[in-house]
Amino acid sequence: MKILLSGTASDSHTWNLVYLGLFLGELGHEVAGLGPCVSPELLVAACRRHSPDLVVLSSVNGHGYRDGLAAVHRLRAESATAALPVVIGGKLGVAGCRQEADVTRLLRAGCDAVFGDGDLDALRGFLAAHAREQVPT
Ligand code: B12
Repeated sequence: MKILLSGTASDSHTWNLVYLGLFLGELGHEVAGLGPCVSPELLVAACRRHSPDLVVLSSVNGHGYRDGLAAVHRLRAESATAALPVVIGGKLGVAGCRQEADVTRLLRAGCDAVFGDGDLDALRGFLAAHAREQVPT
């Protein structure tokens, strides 16, 4: 599967992206990494250029819910990316634990899944299920 891996607009952390890039690559996926501080506009432009099967957003600086919402709204507003699967994860807020209201908002905005800080196994499960769905019948 071709995966576009991206940080969020306000987030300058990079080791989360390095880790996830290696994790996804070791699972056999082709990864295009956009790096940190990616605006919604840049994300949409990169999706047009790379035509990924899935977008994985990562944020750890505490603004992930807000930045993620802006990114997903923008992806869903463009015809080229309106149906493109997108997931987000990391340390998304500053509360130190999953905030259900924010998760619900992200899902309603069009996120296909919202993962917590330590949810790499859940991401692996999501990728396996998603890959099965893509196999032509
Ligand atoms: C190193 C570091 C920095 C370095 C970053 C250097 C770099 N090149 O990346 C520097 C010093 C620059 C920095 C800056 C800041 N930092 Co900082 N930083 C850290 C620190 C100590 C380690 C992060 C790290 O590299 N971890 C290693 C990587 C491999 O792991 P990870 O980031 O935890 O990512 C894992 C998970 O989050 C998860 N994950 C991440 N994304 C996704 C996505 C999916 C889909 C899934 C399933 C899982 C997942 O999987 C990853 C691998 O296990 C953490 C504290 C900590 N111990 O975690 C704070 C921390 C992330 N920083 C924090 C903050 C607040 C900041 C600043 C805002 C501080 C400031 N006031 O300036 C700025 C960021 C400014 C900005 N615009 O973003 C906070 C975030 C608070 C929150 N979320 O509640 C933390 C948690 C510290 C704290 N306890 O307060 N930081």
